[in-house]
Amino acid sequence: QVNEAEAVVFNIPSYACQRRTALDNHNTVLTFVSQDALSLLAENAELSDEDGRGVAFRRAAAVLKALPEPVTGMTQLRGLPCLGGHSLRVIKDILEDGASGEVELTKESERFKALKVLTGIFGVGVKTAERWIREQIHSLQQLQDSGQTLNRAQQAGLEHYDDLNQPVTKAEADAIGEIVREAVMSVLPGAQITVIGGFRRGKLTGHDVDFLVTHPEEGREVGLMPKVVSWLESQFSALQGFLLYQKTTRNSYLESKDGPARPASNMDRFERCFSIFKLPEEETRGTKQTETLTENTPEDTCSLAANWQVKGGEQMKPAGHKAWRAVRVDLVVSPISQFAFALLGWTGSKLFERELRRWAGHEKAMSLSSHALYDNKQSRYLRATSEEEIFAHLGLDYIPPSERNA
Ligand code: DGT
Ligand code: MG
Repeated sequence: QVNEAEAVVFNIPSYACQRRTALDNHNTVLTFVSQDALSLLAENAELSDEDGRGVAFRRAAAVLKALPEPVTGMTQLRGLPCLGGHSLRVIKDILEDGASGEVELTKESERFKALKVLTGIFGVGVKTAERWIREQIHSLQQLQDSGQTLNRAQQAGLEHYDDLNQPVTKAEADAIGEIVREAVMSVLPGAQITVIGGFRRGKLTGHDVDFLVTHPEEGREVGLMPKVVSWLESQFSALQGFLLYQKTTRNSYLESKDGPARPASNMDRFERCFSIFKLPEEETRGTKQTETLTENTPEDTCSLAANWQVKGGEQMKPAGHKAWRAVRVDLVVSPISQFAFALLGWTGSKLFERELRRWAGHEKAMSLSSHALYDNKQSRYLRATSEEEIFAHLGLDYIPPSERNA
């Protein structure tokens, strides 16, 4: 038993971008449970359109993730940043009783469960899910029976619900990377493709695969996306391309009349493609990870999708095996002059990004976006050609991607 005087008092900097957060945090099960509980409360707040509360819980969870040693008692948490009364109460309950009543209630609440199921549909946000819940739609079956009008994204999301809610493995991400590389190189030789998002941070699974594309010659990347999309749509087989769904947005950054990067909004303006890939199974076969995955997959994993009377003549094989699986893929195109900012802005984690921008604004009077860094005191943009330079501009120690898992 550790007595109070001897208890370790952790010294954790306040902003997540000031500290290293590896994937495997060295915490006891207990701390891990608390961290999970706080993440669940964050998710619940986000699903209830209470983003402020959501961020507060995310920050608290991230502090637990960053602790170098197990927490055994509340006294150790004294003086730690970002742990408000609410978070401390949850941690205390878990340390003392092994669970938090609030978390258990939330987990079991019909509203939370329905929000999770409905927002689990690609193309469905909190607003839409809430409207459906008000109309007594809580499940996919009820949604289907309701005859609600779905947009193109939501239709695709519903059709591929099971696939899109099954984590993407590293092997699958690599296979997608090969296809993307071939597509991009075919339409723009010399282009550079970088994996971003969770897989760049070393995660072993993800909800999607994210890529950033640029070309060393400024301007050559303009209009790239429609060409890549055409290439992808024309491949795979004569009848069916690699894309089950795509929505491409143009780069609106250069065209905006208020000039570059008044980052009043942190909405990105890159040329971007939200897509659902049709990944042939052979592409990931032969790798150990996927073989395990296939073995563990019950024969009827697409039972749900099968109920859906999939349109476009895409029939399930009777055994329940189709020769491909749907994977969410995000492609972003950046001019080389903004590449470092785009790379930093799209590597994540989401909390790490948010904390970087908060640090820039509150501590340095700078505005950071995925396009640029503006110094409000000097009234000028600060150039950078690498992430290291951006950290240096911000007066932060460099944190490599694998330690941005806040
Ligand atoms: P995942 O895919 O769930 O395994 O985890 P991540 O970290 O890959 O998350 P994801 O794919 O939603 O987003 C990747 C990163 O890109 C994330 O850290 C934040 C950033 N990001 C996503 N969407 C946007 C956006 O619309 N604008 C900007 N600036 N950044 C975004
Ligand atoms: Mg991702």
